[in-house]
Amino acid sequence: MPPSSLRVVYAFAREMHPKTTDIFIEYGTAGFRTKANLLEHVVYRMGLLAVIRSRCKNGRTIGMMITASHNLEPDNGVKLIDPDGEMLEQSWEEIATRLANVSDNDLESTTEQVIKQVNADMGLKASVYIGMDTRYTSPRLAAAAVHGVMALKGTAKEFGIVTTPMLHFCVKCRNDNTYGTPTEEGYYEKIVGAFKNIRQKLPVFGHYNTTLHVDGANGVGGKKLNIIKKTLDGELDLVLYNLGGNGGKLNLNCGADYVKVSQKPPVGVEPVPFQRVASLDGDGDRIVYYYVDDSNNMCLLDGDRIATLLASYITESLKACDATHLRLGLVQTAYANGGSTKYITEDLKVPVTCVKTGVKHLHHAALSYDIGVYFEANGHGTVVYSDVAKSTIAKVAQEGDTEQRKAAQLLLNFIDMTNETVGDAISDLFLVETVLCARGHDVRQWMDSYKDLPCRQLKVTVEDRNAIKTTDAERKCTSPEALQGQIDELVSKYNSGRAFVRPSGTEDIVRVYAEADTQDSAEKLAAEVSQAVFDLAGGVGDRPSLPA
Ligand code: G16
Repeated sequence: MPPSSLRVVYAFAREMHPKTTDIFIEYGTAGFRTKANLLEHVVYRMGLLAVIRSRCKNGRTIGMMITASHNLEPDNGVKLIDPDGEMLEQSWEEIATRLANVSDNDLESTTEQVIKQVNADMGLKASVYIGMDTRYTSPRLAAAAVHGVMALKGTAKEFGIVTTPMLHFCVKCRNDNTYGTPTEEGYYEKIVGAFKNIRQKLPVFGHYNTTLHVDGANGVGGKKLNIIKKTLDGELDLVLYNLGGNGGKLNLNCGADYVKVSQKPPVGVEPVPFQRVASLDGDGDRIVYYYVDDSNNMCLLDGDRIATLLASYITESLKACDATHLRLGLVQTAYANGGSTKYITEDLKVPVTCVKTGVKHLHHAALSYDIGVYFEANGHGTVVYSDVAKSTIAKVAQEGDTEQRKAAQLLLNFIDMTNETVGDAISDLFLVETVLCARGHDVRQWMDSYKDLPCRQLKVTVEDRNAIKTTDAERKCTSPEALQGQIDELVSKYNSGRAFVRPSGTEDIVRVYAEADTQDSAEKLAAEVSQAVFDLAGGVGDRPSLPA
């Protein structure tokens, strides 16, 4: 494409998607995320970047997902998906940020610079898959994305409303047809098909109950489960809530993030003791489980619990396949409950890696194992299996003795049921249900595997959240200078105390995490650390108060 053709890049920007704000925006934990009305020019420009990226990858398909995931309705966002269905390569985040922030007048020349910098062959074909969540601002933003793709003569394919992980799956399949068919139906065929296959092989027994209650966060995940539910033939009885009707607002007092952070059941789901409930987030990439006990206490089974459940099951399966030489590892972040890390290392004897928040970091670290299980405590995670692991298990399924063949075939179905491209609430739900069914377990037995340390997460609003800098996988704070000293001092007053702070990459706040030996202590420590953040990092509004 000759540089003169880049004029159209400016024309689309000026006529249809002008930059109307000077607010600086950064490619954060999961792409660009802010108020929807500040995003149209950003999404248009990411359409341009997706085409350049596709050409850099020899015309392989790139994905663009319009979503603000767990954020509330007025926000929106865009994340780019790389050819293997992974998050955008990190070195491109700076390029994305630069392109998003230049003036309309400088857009043409900056686009040209980027093309040169990354050495994209603009003569190649380019393909971009575009999906969106259920926000009312998403169609307009998806249209801006299409214009960006058109401006650089790429081919856009729109998937309409899909979960984020469905789009990741489709991108992967389009670039590697051994993984599946790149359509929503192809996704159901593979993931749900594998679950149904497994259910034929596993009898329901013990305390496992085939009824699962699901909070859909009034987002796309619940809607897709409603489609899946009709095909399940009673193998799993899904009872769905918060599907977006009756004035229910996206992620408001419901969904995985609300349930995890507030440690309360979502609105709309009547608490019934020991009933197994799963909560999805707004774009279907996170899931947590919970139940209430007979005193109505909230019992949360979060990402750490899901990770340990899956890792222990896979470990047992590898033993049954006589394939224990395959290295299984688990990846967590600083948010992982201390109780879970202790259980993983001391009881499961599985190696653990701790990385920075953001699925992109976890995914990358998980790839260093033959089988990598990664989960953030917030319920975002999946399992990745190396080619060696897959071929070893496939060989056992062919050549092992009867019991080994049976175990290996089950594990192959388990692998098929996993969306390896990214954390996926629907795929994770089927994985969890499979393990519980295989063990004949109910939620109490699942909960019994280890004890969580009581914890609390809080948010503090400050003038500039990026004034907080961290190191050591976000477990230590390096700026403002005095803050870590204060945190250490506060933590030292509590038994089993631990706390850290970090700027959110998806909301304009600082996150505070604290755990201790009692809930009261965890609440108090979290509040004290929040006060320290407020005082030393330019708090805005009311100073956080201590619990009564
Ligand atoms: C995104 C990321 C997650 C991250 C979460 C919160 O989730 O994909 O990896 O844990 O944001 O990030 P932060 O604490 O930086 O705001 P989602 O589900 O919102 O896309």
